[in-house]
Amino acid sequence: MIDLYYWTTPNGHKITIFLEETGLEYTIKPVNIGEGQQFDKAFLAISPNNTIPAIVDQRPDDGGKPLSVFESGAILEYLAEKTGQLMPADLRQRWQAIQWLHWQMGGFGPMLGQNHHFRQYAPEKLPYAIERYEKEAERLYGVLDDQLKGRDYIAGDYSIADIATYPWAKLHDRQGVDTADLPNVRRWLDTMAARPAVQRAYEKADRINTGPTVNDKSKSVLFGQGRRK
Ligand SMILES: N[C@@H](CCC(=O)N[C@@H](CS)C(=O)NCC(=O)O)C(=O)O
Repeated sequence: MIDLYYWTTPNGHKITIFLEETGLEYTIKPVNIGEGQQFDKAFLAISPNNTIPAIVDQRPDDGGKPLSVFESGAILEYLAEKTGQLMPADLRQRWQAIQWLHWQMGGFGPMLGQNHHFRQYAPEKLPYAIERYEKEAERLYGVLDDQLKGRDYIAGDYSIADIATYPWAKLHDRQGVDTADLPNVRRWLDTMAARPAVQRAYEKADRINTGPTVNDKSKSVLFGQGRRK
């Protein structure tokens, strides 16, 4: 049984998609990050960076006490190891999946996050910041399109690399990225969207929260946090 500390954001969706794909039993513990619930002491003990997602595995494979993991990439690796699913067994394919998972975690996700921030949320429209991140987003979508050329999924077979990348990639409109000349990304997005587990994950999200997480009130909670007291 996995406790999933979750909110309805791209990094949160990664884990519900994985859990829906594999059928591992889980309970969602909503953490409304717009209302500051990520700063609760009990949650910080699990997720010291005050971010969702995080998990607690009540029955880790070593038979020991419950084990917590934060950072969506680490959670995906942990769950792939636990279930033996969605990580290729073949050495070369496995390292393809791991590389692309890290590409998402270190590049695609953070850059798109900054792009969206400066395009949508920054109180001032800063042309330099907007141009920098729009260009980077455009570049990263191009890299993804090249990788998907001749492959059904990012690492060949369906893997945690696809699960990590999809919730961010599907939001291309808000990134200002035109997919017209990204045929492989478009095809892959359609393939991902048609997966029943992906659909179930997003349906779950809609039952938890349909409003925007970032609004005028939550901006002061989410942005400009500084050192935690
Ligand atoms: N690299 C982290 C990023 C997690 C992250 O930024 N989560 C956001 C929601 S998508 C969050 O919880 N923000 C709350 C906050 O910053 O206070 C991961 O992939 O798990």
